[in-house]
Amino acid sequence: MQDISRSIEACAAYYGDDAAAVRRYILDGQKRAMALPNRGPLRFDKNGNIHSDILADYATYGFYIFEDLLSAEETNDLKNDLEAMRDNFPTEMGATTDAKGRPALGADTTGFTLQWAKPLSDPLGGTAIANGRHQVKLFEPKPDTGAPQATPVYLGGSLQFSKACVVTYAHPGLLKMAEAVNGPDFVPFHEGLFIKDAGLGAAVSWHQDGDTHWDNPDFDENIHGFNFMGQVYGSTAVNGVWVLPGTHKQGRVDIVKLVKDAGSERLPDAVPIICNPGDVVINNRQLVHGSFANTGFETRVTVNFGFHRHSSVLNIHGAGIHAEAVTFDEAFIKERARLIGIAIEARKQRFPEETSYEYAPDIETNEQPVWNDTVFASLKNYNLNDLSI
Ligand SMILES: O=C(O)CCC(=O)C(=O)O
Repeated sequence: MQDISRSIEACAAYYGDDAAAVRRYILDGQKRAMALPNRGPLRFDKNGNIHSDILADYATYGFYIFEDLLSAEETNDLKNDLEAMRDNFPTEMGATTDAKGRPALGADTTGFTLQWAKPLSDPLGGTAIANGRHQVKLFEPKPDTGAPQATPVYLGGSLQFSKACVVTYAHPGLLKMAEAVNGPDFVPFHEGLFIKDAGLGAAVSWHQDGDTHWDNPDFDENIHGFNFMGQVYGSTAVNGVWVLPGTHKQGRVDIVKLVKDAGSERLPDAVPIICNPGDVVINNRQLVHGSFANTGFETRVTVNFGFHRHSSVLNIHGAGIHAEAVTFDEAFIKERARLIGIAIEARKQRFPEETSYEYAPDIETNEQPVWNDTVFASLKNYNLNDLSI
């Protein structure tokens, strides 16, 4: 675990009269998080299936940390791509060129791509955005003088911008986990990067994801899918996502009441997700989770990519949050799920010695996905077809 004592002090100082309470909350949260059993290497049983202890812990807590899952080589590829993408970000929110005068990353796309926010703000909390799921506004610390007007917070549709993200998308162990949770015909959800720059990164207020199935008579804990969260620089109690373990089983949670009962936004039973670089988290979308403004000295970038059960999206009208709402028929889902086979081919080229994942729907229909630069270029705007539920 990284030593973040300087960040904890810096973070507490932003909270004025609440400084001591914030320091205590972070230290206690760290301790509770590290005492949980839901972390360790990805393990398989003798039949090559995900170890039942992992599935049991994921079911109990709603998240699991696969330690050291990405090799140093893979994490380095991601880092290099993140730097290249950063280099091509618009000079400021709304600009169409980067600092070198080139067309900025995403400037010619029509889908949901680069999002910005005021430094250390909580742009979603207490608003109607994303159908009002971020029910409370978190404390917005005052950024240091000299902070920019806006800071990048999220890059949607990341697979069209980064070959390394495509390769990680097809990690065989992660796809095996997707299969274990969602069945062999699992399908994509959406992909993106959460960007929390040191001293600037915006908050994502407490929320549960998922919009569609809360009142479904067949509701269960996995019906809104999950996200994998790959950590490139690690994730700490100051810059990371905090979760309320077990809440993925509780249906829609009244977060306003939780905060009221707690007397502050610091929910007493929440824990931070603490990771080293190369760790990957599986996080149930129904789990109450969120992240505070990043007032520390460590930047976090999370490589997020989610998967659904096929039955959770088939003939469902989308929530319209990540892409325009349409009804997902079989052809629509198949087109979006092409990304899985394409990514598997990309990964075979990058890591030829690895045993690759076999995606059952492609095997059944004898698909022969291809990966090359032309295919990569064809991914532009692929996220208009995200399966947003
Ligand atoms: O990474 C974060 O700060 C927020 C993550 C989140 O809300 C999500 O993955 O749904």
